[in-house]
Amino acid sequence: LRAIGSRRTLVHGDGLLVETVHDEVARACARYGGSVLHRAPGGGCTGRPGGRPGARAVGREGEPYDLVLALTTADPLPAVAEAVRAGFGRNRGTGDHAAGAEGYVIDRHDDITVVIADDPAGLLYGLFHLVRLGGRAFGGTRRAEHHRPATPRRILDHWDNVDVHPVMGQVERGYAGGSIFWLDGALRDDLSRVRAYGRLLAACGVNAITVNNVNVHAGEARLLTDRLGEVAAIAGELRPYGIQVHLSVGFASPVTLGGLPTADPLDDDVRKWWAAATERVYEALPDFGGYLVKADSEGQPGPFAYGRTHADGANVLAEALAPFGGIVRWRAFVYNHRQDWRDRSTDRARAACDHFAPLDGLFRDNVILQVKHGPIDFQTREPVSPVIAAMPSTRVAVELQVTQEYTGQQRHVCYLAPMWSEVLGFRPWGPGGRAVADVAAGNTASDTEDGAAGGGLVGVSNVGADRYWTGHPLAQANLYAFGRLAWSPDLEPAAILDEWIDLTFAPVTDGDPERLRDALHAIMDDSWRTYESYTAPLGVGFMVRPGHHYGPDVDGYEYTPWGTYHFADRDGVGVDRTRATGTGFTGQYPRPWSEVYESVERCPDELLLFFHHVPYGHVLRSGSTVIQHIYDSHFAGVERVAEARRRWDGLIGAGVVVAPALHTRVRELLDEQLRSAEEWRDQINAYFFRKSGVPDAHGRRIP
Ligand code: BDP
Repeated sequence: LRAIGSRRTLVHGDGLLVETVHDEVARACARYGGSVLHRAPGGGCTGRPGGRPGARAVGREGEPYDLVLALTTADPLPAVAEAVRAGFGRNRGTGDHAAGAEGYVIDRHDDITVVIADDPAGLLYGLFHLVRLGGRAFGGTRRAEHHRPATPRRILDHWDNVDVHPVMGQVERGYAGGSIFWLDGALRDDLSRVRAYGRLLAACGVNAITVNNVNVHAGEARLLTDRLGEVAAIAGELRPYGIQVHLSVGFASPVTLGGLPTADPLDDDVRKWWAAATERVYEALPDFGGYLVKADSEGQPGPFAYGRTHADGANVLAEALAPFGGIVRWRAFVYNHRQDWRDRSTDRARAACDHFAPLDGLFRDNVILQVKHGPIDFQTREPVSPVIAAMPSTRVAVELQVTQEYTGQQRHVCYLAPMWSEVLGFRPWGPGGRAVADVAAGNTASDTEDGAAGGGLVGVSNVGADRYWTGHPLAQANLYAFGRLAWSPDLEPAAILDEWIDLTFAPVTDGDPERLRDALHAIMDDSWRTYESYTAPLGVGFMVRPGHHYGPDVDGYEYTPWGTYHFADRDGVGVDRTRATGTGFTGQYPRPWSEVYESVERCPDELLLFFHHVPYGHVLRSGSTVIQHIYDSHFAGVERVAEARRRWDGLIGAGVVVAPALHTRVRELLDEQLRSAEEWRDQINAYFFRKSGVPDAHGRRIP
């Protein structure tokens, strides 16, 4: 705890690992088996638990302690627990003080800071709350506050390959170096970084990870069987931080690993194979979380091969996991990636809902349908996926992409919390209805929707072996924000950024912290909108280079079978997804959104080209025409990147000295971002100028 002194690491009784400060804390931990006490330097009395003059906490050996901090479950320190209970009950007007699973109550009076929890995970999160508060945790008084997560499922999926994939490398869509788990086909010898990762994740609020890629290649497949020991070793490092481990498995495993002639989910031998394989997993890993499956998607095998539904497929795995309390997360990212671009009836945006909505109610209780937040594929701007509202009797998890595949690949600054906040706060049933965050959390509604239990929030990890964990040092903020929003979806993106700035930069920066804070807010707060402004316009998406998806390629996907088109021609641009004249996708939303999106007048500007094909002269709600908006936003976006670069450089002149290697890394990446943003601006503007023939109203240079 920075507030008290130098750092030390220790492990205490409950197997909970805490980072703390003082010999006294260490000794007290050992003595009290779970509680953290701090004797004031010099031994002076600093607190009176319960407000009784002169009273002191008494340890098991009858020795008195002067308390500054108690971080404890109720058992080891009944006197402290009693005092908090009384205080908390007073504040709430009840005697009830239950913190709940992973929750904690934080309180401060009579110069004692108390964090009390019902379980070790609650202590852990309470400790990190103190770390966020820093010195403020130990000053003044504080009314008892109760904190608990919005959802128990806060999961990061790693797309790590065990073997280096010839095209995708070690980490698919990874922009932060190799895997922290595997190196060249083998588990790393030294897993100390995995342990550090556990601490990092716990500090963010994440409590589970999937260790391997959703695209399961031969090496990863065997993690389920003869390489299970590697998964157990990773789990062993993460367990002290309350992080559960999940595994991506291939649907065809009974064939590829078990040698069966079929993977038909209704085949008896297949069911037995999954049951036996799963039993072995739980023998090795009694606290294993469950399976993640990408089936019938982009070449992965699935139940369609046997004429079965995705409910049949998911349920056979769920049945195997159920006796152990495991879950299967089944991805809704199912679409035809070999479609004929000339046939608009197979709109990729429709696919997930077309496949899954009819299956609502048919999944077992321990199946979670994992839905990408948008209907297509993690574009910079998409509407919220209609699947989230279409399956009231199914547990739904919302999947976000923390790794910046389509948002600058950790070479561009793109703070994604504002996008995620919009997604989580979106109300598919209109104002007054439940929000996406409620569906993920499983909160039942005040409106008519029943609401199955929630599936939680899932992010695709942006972490790798890079020294800054995330390649771009500022991309760490996305990892942090993912965890914080999963814990508490209502948090403000700017407030989350403040926390992250304090935790991250204070130890490596000299100079005025407020100047650094201002500069980072200027660079990061609106960086997602800045990125949006110089890339594909108005929600149309996918003007990226095919394959690796970095940088502009205006027609790169236009005549391919992937289903990602913008339909730009000499007259206009955009995808007609209306019921009246287009693909009918708008009809997958409940009212009012089905009507809002159907209407070219009411559709929000930023999604116009996602839903409508319009002429270049179409006047937006903002008053500008589509073509002029494209020019203006692209010029402005590049200006904002140039300004961000100036702000970062300006720190030195302002006497703010960030660790040199870190400063240089960010600076080099801002140079690349500016180069790339100019390239985007020039290609997009030139393309639309040549298509439309409409000049820029302000006569700026378009190549
Ligand atoms: C796409 C990625 C691809 C992933 C796929 C998925 O380009 O690498 O395998 O998503 O989510 O965005 O399965």
